[in-house]
Amino acid sequence: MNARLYVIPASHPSIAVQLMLEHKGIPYKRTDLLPVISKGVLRAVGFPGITVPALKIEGDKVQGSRQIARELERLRPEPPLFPADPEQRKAVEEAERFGDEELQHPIRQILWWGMKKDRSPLRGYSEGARIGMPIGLAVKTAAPIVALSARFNEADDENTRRDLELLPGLLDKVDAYVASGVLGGERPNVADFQIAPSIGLAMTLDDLRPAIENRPAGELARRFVPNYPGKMPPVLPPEWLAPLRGKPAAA
Ligand SMILES: N[C@@H](CCC(=O)N[C@@H](CS)C(=O)NCC(=O)O)C(=O)O
Repeated sequence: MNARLYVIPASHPSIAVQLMLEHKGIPYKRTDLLPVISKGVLRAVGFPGITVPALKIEGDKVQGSRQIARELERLRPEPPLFPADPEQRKAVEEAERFGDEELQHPIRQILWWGMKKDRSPLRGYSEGARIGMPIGLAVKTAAPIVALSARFNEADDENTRRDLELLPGLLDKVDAYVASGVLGGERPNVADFQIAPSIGLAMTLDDLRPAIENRPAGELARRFVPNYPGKMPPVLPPEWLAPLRGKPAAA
């Protein structure tokens, strides 16, 4: 199978799709793109949208982690990403939707807010990436990229504070999916691959990790993305983190 995946290094939905390709045993080539510049490149190579993950496979172009999951399932049904049982499939698809529509973006916004305060962690998040220039140079010249990405993702104070207020509820939901067996079961499914990278990315932030690592959501991330690239030192105002301290972490 001829597959090329376009990613932004450390992008959580990009890592989700990499896990899916590995699960299916589909070999692929990876093109690493810098944020912002990615949009122009994706258009230039013929994708209709401007976000990663974007996959060229067997001559087709598919964009978006959920769309790609379905295309992979169609092209190579085994091992499956979706349970065969209709009720289980419904539950897994709902968790997958939650991961894509509710969990991904707050974590993306918190990360970009952090990058605005301190760009130096970009180097770690780009570890192992081949972006066509030395990583050190990319990091030194990244100020406009960070500013544009933060703006594009609306990573302003108000949204980031709201994200931090939402985060405990989002983590509770992930823990509940683990408790009910929708996530973290013996046979990994599409929702595991969708959600674990978002939690893994959140755990790269020193500000967030303590509230996540000892709960089922943290265990899920460690199982699927034990070596998530990147690390952001504390950057968030301590008072914004109060919602995360409001509740003892689940065992
Ligand atoms: N929900 C979409 C999200 C796609 C998305 O927003 N990707 C981000 C990276 S995580 C992106 O391409 N951003 C463009 C940029 O940063 O310039 C999916 O799961 O595919």
